[in-house]
Amino acid sequence: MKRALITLVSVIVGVGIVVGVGYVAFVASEEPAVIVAKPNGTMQTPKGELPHAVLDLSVYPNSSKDVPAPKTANAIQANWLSGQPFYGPSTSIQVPANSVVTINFTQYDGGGTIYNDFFARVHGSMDGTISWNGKSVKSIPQDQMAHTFTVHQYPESTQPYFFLSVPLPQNPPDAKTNKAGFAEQPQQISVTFITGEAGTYIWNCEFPCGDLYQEFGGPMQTRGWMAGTFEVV
Ligand SMILES: [Cu+2]
Repeated sequence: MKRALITLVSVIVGVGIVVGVGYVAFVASEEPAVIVAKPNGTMQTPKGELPHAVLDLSVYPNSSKDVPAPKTANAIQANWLSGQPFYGPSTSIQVPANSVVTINFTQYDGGGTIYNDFFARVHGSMDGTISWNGKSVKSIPQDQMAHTFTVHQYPESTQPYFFLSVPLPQNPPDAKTNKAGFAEQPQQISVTFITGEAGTYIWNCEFPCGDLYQEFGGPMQTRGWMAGTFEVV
């Protein structure tokens, strides 16, 4: 009888935890404000001359006085995510269809080694490269990773295929940082890619920079932090 009661209580507590985590994740998936790539004339591409649009994103190691943390659902989540890295000014991104788009990243965080070098390589850019501090590269060293910007499909999708993955290099461990822990000379990365027809995609970071579940928890699964939406319109 006692054992049955313990089992029942364990099951109830377990269900409670799952529902609770699910609720936090659901509230957390409220979408941040959309940022739209700005038109910037036209550019010559392998697909002819296309309208060009540009977007700037930054990656911060943590929030600070100058760069406040993204919105959170409640105090528990704010506490849970405090001191965690995030993308700004938003993770809800909109770019034009049938265009050439450049995203400029300013990366202020440290990093480490990624287990799978697939994500240390560039995928889906216009010419297979990115610019890293002004140098054209096809990959970055596997042991100098900070984050990735990886855009992909929903699992079931009838819309045009789209896949883009940009490795963002770390600032070296001995890099000078300011009071907020941001690198004083951040890594500058830019990627240029061609979009097709309209579609709705998601993106996330594939470098385990979070906590819980082998560093794939916390910010890694939270929109507004290391994951978001990517609309081609
Ligand atoms: Cu990350």
